[in-house]
Amino acid sequence: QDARIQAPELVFPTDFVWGAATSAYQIEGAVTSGGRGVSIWDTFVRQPGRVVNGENADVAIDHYHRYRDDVEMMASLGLGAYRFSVSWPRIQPDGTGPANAEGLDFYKRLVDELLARGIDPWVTLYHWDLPQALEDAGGWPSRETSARFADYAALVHDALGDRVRNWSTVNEPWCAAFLGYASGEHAPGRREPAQAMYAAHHLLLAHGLAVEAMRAQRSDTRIGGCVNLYAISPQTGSEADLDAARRIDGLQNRFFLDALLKGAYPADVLEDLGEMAGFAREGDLAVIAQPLDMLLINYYSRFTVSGKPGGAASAAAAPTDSGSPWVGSEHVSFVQGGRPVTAMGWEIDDSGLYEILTRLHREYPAVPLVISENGAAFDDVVAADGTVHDGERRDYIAAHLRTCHAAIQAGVPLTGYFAWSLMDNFEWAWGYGKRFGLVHVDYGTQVRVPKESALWYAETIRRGGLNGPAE
Ligand code: PNW
Repeated sequence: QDARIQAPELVFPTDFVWGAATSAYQIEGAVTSGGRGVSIWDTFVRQPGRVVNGENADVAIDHYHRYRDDVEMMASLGLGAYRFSVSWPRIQPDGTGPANAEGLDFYKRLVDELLARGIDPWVTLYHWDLPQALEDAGGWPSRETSARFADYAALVHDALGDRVRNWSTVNEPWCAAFLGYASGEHAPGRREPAQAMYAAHHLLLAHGLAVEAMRAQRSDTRIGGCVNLYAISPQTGSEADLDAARRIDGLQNRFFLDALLKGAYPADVLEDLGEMAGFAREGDLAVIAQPLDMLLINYYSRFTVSGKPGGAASAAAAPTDSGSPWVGSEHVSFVQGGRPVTAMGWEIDDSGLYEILTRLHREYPAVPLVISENGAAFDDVVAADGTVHDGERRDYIAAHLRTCHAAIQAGVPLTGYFAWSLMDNFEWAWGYGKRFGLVHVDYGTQVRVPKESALWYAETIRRGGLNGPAE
């Protein structure tokens, strides 16, 4: 018997959800098939200078045509759950009106395939591919977009709600608002900080309105909001650095958490924003703070910040010409904290995940937590025999899973973990140059090969846990 198939040292609860995640625009391709409309990403990638090497996701990894094989591969890895997103312009090509049956049909077939293989489908309604027609009408800075999103959510939930139990609304409103409308690194590429605050608010409002609409349709659906959280450290104990850390924590973490879970924006953040703080109307926060069945957390890294100007404008340095995403706190510098980094230059720090999970448990009303994304870009080594070696990714995921286990031991209601990503895919402004997959994709042939990390993850799922750091 292989010793490693023995009981793991760190055993997870038997109902712990073991999953992997993707998003529609990053994997589907087939951007003109099935009556799909144009999204802001289709437009954005065609503008010069937006994506490294001018790449786009017209084909991506062709998941639209290969979904059956992809689900079979998921089953072979023993995944318990698969988190994917629905492309809004497949459902409503212009962002309004009745559902495009062909678009819904693709997701029905995907869901049926998953269920037939015993894999639990987790649907994300919005992973950044806004119908272009809605951007033309003002985009997320326009309040109307929130209402349109609720209509769209109801169409998808009406069609899939009988088979899909776990839903989330907007993936990472921070990214959608601030990379899309303040720094311009992501679609639609606008650099309008004050408008970005409206976008952030309307993305949260969209979440709340969608939850209302879905709850009106069925009572057994589990719904979560999804936020990307970072651990934040001041570079020194100086007043300026402490203020920088408070500001970045405010915009990145508390702005979204307080709105979703406490029904109020943090007072200090509103104060920092001054005249840019006028985005919320009476009653909006009650809509945003609907009771949730879970909170989905995407965690990648820790930021170290300084109040001394002159450093990098953000930790996740953009590959393209872009502004600061930190509305009202543009003077904050992002400095290296001295930890090893991934191929994105993001520092590796699983202690930051522990910090976030225990903080949520301590400072926010109790809600079950799920890690909906965690993972890393590294350069894979493809051996002559075709096997793919990514020990760094395996170690990254193992370290973060150990942290998850420790958090559960400490009483944190963490109920699942989704690795980002199931497969290599289109990494937004970075194009295909950064690989996050557990499964390697040859972009020329579309051949998928599970990497060392995928095989290790499969074994971890089978064992229901892993060993300590000596594994
Ligand atoms: C998340 N940042 O994106 C997304 O949910 C995924 O679609 C993406 O592929 C993954 O993380 C890896 O990047 C982020 O600049 C993109 O802070 C950028 C940032 C954070 C998250």
